[in-house]
Parts: sequence; C-alpha cells; structure tokens
Amino acid sequence: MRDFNQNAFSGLAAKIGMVVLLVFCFALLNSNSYSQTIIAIQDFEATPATPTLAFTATGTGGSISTGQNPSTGNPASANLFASGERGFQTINGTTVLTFANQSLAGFTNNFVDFRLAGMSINSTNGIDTLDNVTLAVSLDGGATFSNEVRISGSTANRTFDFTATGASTTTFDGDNNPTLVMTTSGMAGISTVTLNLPSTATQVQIRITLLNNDANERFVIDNVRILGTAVPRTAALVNVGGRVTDSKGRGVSKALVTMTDGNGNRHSTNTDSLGYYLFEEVEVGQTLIFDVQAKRYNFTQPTQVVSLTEEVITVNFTGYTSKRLF
Ligand SMILES: [Ca+2]
Ligand SMILES: [Ca+2]
Ligand SMILES: [Ca+2]
Ligand SMILES: [Ca+2]
Repeated sequence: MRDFNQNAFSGLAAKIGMVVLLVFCFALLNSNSYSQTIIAIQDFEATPATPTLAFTATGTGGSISTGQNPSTGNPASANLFASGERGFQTINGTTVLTFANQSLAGFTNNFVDFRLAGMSINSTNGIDTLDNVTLAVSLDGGATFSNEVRISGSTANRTFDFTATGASTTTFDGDNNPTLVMTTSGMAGISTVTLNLPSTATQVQIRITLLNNDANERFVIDNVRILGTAVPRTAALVNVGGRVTDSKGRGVSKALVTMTDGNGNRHSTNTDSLGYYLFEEVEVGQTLIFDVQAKRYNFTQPTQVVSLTEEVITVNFTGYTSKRLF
C-alpha cells in the first residue's frame, strides 16, 4: 500500500511539475508576442481583421480563394487559406496587390510578413523557374518601390501548402534587386516571408506580385502584416503660467491659482509680488482647467481652459475690486 501511495504521489508531483512548466512556457510565449504589435493586417476574410490593411488587386489571374486544392492536386486537398476561410490566389496570371500606405509612428523594430503557399491544381505541376512571388516595399509613401524578396521554384515544379514551416527573412536594402529564394517542396517550403525594415522608416507601403503561367499553377497568400514594437509614449514637459492683474494692469500678489490636470488632480500656487505664477514640468497633450481666487478681487473670467500642446505663459486673469460694482 505504501509503495503504491508513493508511486501515486510521485506521479502526481510529476504532473504538477509538467503543468507548472507548461504554464511557464505559455507565459514566456505570451510575453514575447506582447512585445510585437500588429500595426495593420490583411487576412482576406469577409469581415477583415483589424487594424485592416486595405489593398487593391490589378493584373490577371487573381481572386479570393476559399476551400481546398483538389484531392487530385498537389498538395492534395490543401487549404486555400492560412487562417480563417479565405486567402488570395493567382492562377495563370500576374497579379499585383498594392496595400495601403501605413505610418510607423510610435513603433520601432518594424517588419512586414505574409504567408505563402504554392500548389499544383493537377498532380504534375507546381512552381517552376518562371513562376515567382515578389515582395516590394515603398518607404516614401508609394513614390518609389524597391523589389526586396522574390520566392521562386525550380524545373522540379515545387509545391507546398500552409502547413509548411520554411521561412525567408530578409533585411531591406532598397536596391530594387530582390534577394532570390528558391523554395523546396513539402514541409520546408517557404511559407512565411519576412522583410525587416530599416530603423529610419517612418512609413511603409507593401506591393506583392504573384506571377505564374499555367492553368494548373496556383499561388496563395494570406495574413499580410505590418508589425513593430510600440515605443512607450514620452510626453514632453513644459511650463504653464500667466499673470493676475487688476483692471489697471497692476500685478495682484498672493492670488491663488488652481490648475486641474487631465487626470482630475488639482495643483495650486500663489502669484508672486508682481502677480506672476508658474506650474513647471506639465505634460503636454492634456486639457487643463485654471481657476483663480484673490482677496478683494472678483474676476470676469475666473476659469480658463487650456489644451496644452506647448509652453504657455499667457494664462492671464484680470480682477476688479468689489468696490467697482458700487
Ligand atoms: Ca485568411
Ligand atoms: Ca510549373
Ligand atoms: Ca536587394
Ligand atoms: Ca510556370
């Protein structure tokens, strides 16, 4: 009995250990994926994922793909999408997909990637040397594009579907001379194409050209993405102040000025002997509400609202003595 219990216990301990390990691994994976943000994506679904990277298709042979390659094709019965239920395919044509220009403001370590499959609709065809998929990008808002990566096949007619794990990663060089990558067939097929963008890039526009020349040749792409690491927002700090005067322009000292910031916090200060006041190191990008109070003075405009974008030293108040009313 004792031995049995000990075995049961050690078995349980091993299971707990495994669960802890799995949770740890999952947390690690998660923390990695959080460091990257999808800035824009086109998944070709009927209801596209957001933020949506819009595109236009021109040329020949292109269409939205759904369902599977024929069971007599190669790879047999392969999904015509990497995820969801739709991709984009080109059969016997040259299709140019031009995506919307995307700002990279607020992001660093930017890159673009997409999923790719190359299939034969019958059992004998595939990607040969005349067929290719070219990724071009523009970093100047679409004025000039540079061909950066070109995936091609061989005389052996290569085929692979979206279960392939081969990947191509290139770094942008801007010379319009694409890095040539010959895919293999099967699991090592180049199914993920990645292009790292230079740190100087402030925007990116993607253009993908799918080219083949036989009614049994099929390229499919899915999940065209622009990614980056969000840069923590560091708002500028500026001074905000002004002067409190009487109706004759003379400074009112010891007036109490209260500034309510964008978080609803109240900060107060008193004017100096000449009526000036100043709040230092206030974050821009917030709306501030200023109130003033001073003994023996009333104010025609005791509250002022300032939308802070830069240093402001003219939040002024003019008071009048109560006597003026009589
Ligand atoms: Ca899809
Ligand atoms: Ca072929
Ligand atoms: Ca190049
Ligand atoms: Ca061909």
